[in-house]
Amino acid sequence: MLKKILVANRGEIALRAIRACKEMGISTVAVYSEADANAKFVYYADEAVKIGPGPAAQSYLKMDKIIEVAKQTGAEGIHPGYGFLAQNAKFVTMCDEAGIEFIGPKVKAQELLGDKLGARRSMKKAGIPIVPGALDAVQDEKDAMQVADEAGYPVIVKPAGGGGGIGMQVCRSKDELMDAITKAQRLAASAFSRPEVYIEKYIERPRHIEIQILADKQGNCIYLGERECSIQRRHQKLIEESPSPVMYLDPSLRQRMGETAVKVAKIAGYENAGTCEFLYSDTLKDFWFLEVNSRLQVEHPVTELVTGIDIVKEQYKVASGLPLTYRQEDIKVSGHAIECRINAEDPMNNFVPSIGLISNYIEPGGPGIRVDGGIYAGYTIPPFYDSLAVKLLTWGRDRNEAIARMSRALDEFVIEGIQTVIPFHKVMMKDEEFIAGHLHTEFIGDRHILDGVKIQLDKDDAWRKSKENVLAKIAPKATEAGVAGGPVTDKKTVALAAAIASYIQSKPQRQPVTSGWTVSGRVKSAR
Ligand code: MV4
Repeated sequence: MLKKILVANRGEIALRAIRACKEMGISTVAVYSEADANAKFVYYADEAVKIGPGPAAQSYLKMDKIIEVAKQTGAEGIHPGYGFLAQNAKFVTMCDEAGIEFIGPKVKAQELLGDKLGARRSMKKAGIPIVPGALDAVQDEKDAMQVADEAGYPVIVKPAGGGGGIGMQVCRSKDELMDAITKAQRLAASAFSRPEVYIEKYIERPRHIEIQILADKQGNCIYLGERECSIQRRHQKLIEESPSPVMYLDPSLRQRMGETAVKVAKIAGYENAGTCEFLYSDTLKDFWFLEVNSRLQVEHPVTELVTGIDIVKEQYKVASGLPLTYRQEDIKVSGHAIECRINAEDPMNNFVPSIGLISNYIEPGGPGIRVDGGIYAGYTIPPFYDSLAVKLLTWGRDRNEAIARMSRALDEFVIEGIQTVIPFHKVMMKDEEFIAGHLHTEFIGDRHILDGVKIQLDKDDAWRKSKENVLAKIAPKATEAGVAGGPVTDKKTVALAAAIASYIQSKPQRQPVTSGWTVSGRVKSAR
């Protein structure tokens, strides 16, 4: 078993990776930027090494620096989290060359799956259902017209070099096609430094359903059910759940999709945790393979809640060369789980990122609640990174219980000082069509969810005013803790304020090492 792991990420996912290490007796090394010196994951790691300034290009994306820290600290494996270096074939190669285990799929699988068009070809050849359309990149106008005519409008123009929705153009008629292609090529060139694009039939209002897979180095591969991720805005997922509501209508679908995903993983020579994305059409009752996300995903805890499996621990076992703990017949999906991504964004102002001091923070609790975060009262959200602040998950015996718990937990959740998308989620949990499970990728716009958010914000304001006295007593107000100045009122607040101030100030001074970064010893005062 790996004895020491470096976590090459930040925020909630770094904390998630560290937590699994702690439970398995694995030592942890965090790397962090100047902007993250006060982040929870830095305190929770056994060792923490500052690797550069706030901007990711100078810290979390510095491949050689991160490898050097791994060597210096004696880390045997690197967990990349998601984003940053998680799907970077060059980084995987550098780990291989340094004799460090990259905790994720190998270079070959990363390369095969990173080329979306190449993956499409391989899957088609093996009989995996793919969306009708091209198997080659657009060559010229004539070729493009022909492919689009064959597939039938509307079509979607996608970059060959990368997925996730970036640079994709929907095109409803022949007249729009050449414009869409030029635009997609330009976006593809800048985002993936590969201008090639290809054409697929556009599936209208599909469900976005994905299968979690786990594969070991011995060739065992299993699926851990599905997640439905249809509730998204501009390709940013906001709500994920498992099971997908369609699975209640068609109980054979999970097995068919799951076995397809395992086949995909085997074709790619996949190992470790991964996700196979599908589109599902309610009208055609059919599904198509889209792409594989060769990383641990943000929404993985949804699957953990319904299967009881710790996916990150399985990642460490697989990376250590051990076989998977479970066989397919051991996997049972029980109950229902929902995740709401609590982004630090203003839902009333086009979801612009909201940064700054968290002046007040009260987390929900009670039955069926899981909170994966890393923020706290007194913490300042830095401006350099994505806006995911904390993930709120609920589990229920059935979907209605999971929704009711989510509604209740969102009401309990107090985050002040910044804007968050909590009001958006409150509206969603009360939406009739959401409750009915009629989900698709255009849901937020079609249902005019944002119109309800304004009303929700006014309700929340009225509630806060009515509770002002109570909240002042139970909440450790960072503004009153001397963090940002301000009057201290009662004894309880003074005590809590002192505790927070001491927590923040207990951050140990880190000893400089020769390389120019700093390495700390074990942080004992963190909890
Ligand atoms: C599609 C599609 C419909 N038809 N492909 C977006 C993420 C990436 N993994 C694939 N995506 C899609 N591919 C075909 N042929 C719908 C999506 C899609 C989507 C498209 C537009 C707006 C929001 C979307 C959300 C999820 C998936």
